[in-house]
Amino acid sequence: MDLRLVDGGQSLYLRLAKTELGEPQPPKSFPTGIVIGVTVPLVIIILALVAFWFSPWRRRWSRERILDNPPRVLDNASRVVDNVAPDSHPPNLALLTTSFPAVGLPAVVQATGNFSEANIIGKGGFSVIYKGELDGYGTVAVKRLKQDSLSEKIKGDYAREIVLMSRFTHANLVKLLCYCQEKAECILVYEFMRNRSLNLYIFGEDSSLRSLLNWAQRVKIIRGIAIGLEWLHGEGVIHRDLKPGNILLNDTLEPKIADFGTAKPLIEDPTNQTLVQTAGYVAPEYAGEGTLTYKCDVYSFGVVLLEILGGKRKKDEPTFLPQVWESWKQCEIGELLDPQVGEPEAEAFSVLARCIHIGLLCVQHLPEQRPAMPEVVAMLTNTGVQLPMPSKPTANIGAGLQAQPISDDTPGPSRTR
Ligand SMILES: *[C@@H]1O[C@H](CO)[C@@H](O)[C@H](O)[C@H]1NC(C)=O
Ligand SMILES: *[C@@H]1O[C@H](CO)[C@@H](O)[C@H](O)[C@H]1NC(C)=O
Ligand SMILES: *[C@@H]1O[C@H](CO)[C@@H](O)[C@H](O)[C@H]1NC(C)=O
Ligand SMILES: *[C@@H]1O[C@H](CO)[C@@H](O)[C@H](O)[C@H]1NC(C)=O
Ligand SMILES: CC(=O)N[C@H]1CO[C@H](CO)[C@@H](O)[C@@H]1O
Repeated sequence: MDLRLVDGGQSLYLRLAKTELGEPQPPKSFPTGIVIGVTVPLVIIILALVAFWFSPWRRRWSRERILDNPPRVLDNASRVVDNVAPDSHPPNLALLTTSFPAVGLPAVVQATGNFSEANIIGKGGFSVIYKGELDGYGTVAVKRLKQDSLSEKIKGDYAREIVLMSRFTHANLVKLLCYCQEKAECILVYEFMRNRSLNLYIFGEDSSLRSLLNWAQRVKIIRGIAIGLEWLHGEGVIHRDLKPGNILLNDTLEPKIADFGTAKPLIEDPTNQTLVQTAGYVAPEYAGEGTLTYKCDVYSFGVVLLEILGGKRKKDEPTFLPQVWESWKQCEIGELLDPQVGEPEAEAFSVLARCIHIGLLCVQHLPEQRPAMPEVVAMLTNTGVQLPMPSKPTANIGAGLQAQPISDDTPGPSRTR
């Protein structure tokens, strides 16, 4: 208020801080009560958080949370992972537990006859696989990265495969025995699978190989793959490149999931992974938007399941999935079974029909309509579990990618883009 405008006398009251009046102040007592009241609960909360962080509960809790609510939590998590700047933190081999064995190059050279052509059992995009006899391990499969393709990215995949696989032992995952990193050589040594990979049996041009796997064995293999994948997801890892060429069979035809160069731990691994896709096995949302969830593996699993029973390579036929659905709908299950394997008996037939039903659930277009792997395992192992009706799957993404094959079916690291 402009005081000049006030005519006539008027009292003016001024409100001042007590300190400005110059009166002696009572000594301020230290606010012990407040300080204690605030810091003690704070310290307790921090300690509790730290304890929880390191406790086994957290692991279980975060795992369960992810499994309970896959699409939303994982979409966010994977986006975060996918968007980190390129080549920040390639997986660090120094993180390996020192107990994981390395092996010297001379031993590997000796095991493989100096990487002799005669010992080659497989070739991938970036690696050659040899059979060898390694002292102390017996027959092994030696995966040697090709020198001419050793980019930083491939080395990163190699390191990732070691870091992941050295942690994992499961009946349905191929076992990494040791590795060798000397003189620019990057070598992984795996247990040897005499019976090679699944694609030989289910697509084998040689019909004698196709008829080797009977229906009971095929169903057992499907269950084994599902259990291996469920376990992997439980460890927080997405395989990303599940296909028959990446599934090996041991002497008793137990399936072993292989090729973890592309596997991606959620959250933990902050590398910018480019898309890994094999035409025909890639889920539509991953091929389209690069959205990576556990459900992408479920999709690939569904395709593999239908292929194991049908004996046909799906990636050559874009309309494979809608056709399977039509035949299933009209109860023409027989059309979906490989004739080379022979007519199943009535009991086996109903098991196979149920498998196809589960396969169709796994290849649903929308990720949230696909069951999670633990549900898939329950459906496959317990006939009491009710199966929802699948809707018609969309045509296979493989058709659009035909022009540029991204990955072949040989075991080994997949080509990526
Ligand atoms: C990931 O890396 C690739 C090349 O390695 C790059 O082209 C791409 O833009 C990167 N993506 C992101 C989100 O940083
Ligand atoms: C292995 O082969 C390489 C080239 O092929 C040769 O230079 C090397 O001497 C061989 N080593 C042994 C131990 O035979
Ligand atoms: C095949 O793998 C299964 C599961 O790991 C194992 O129980 C079985 O003994 C293996 N068979 C052979 C012949 O090694
Ligand atoms: C798998 O390997 C074992 C041992 O070599 C062999 O006896 C068996 O016939 C093989 N099975 C198939 C289906 O090839
Ligand atoms: C933090 C974050 O990015 N949250 C997003 C997670 O994803 C859902 C749906 O995909 C979004 O609505 C959230 O904003």
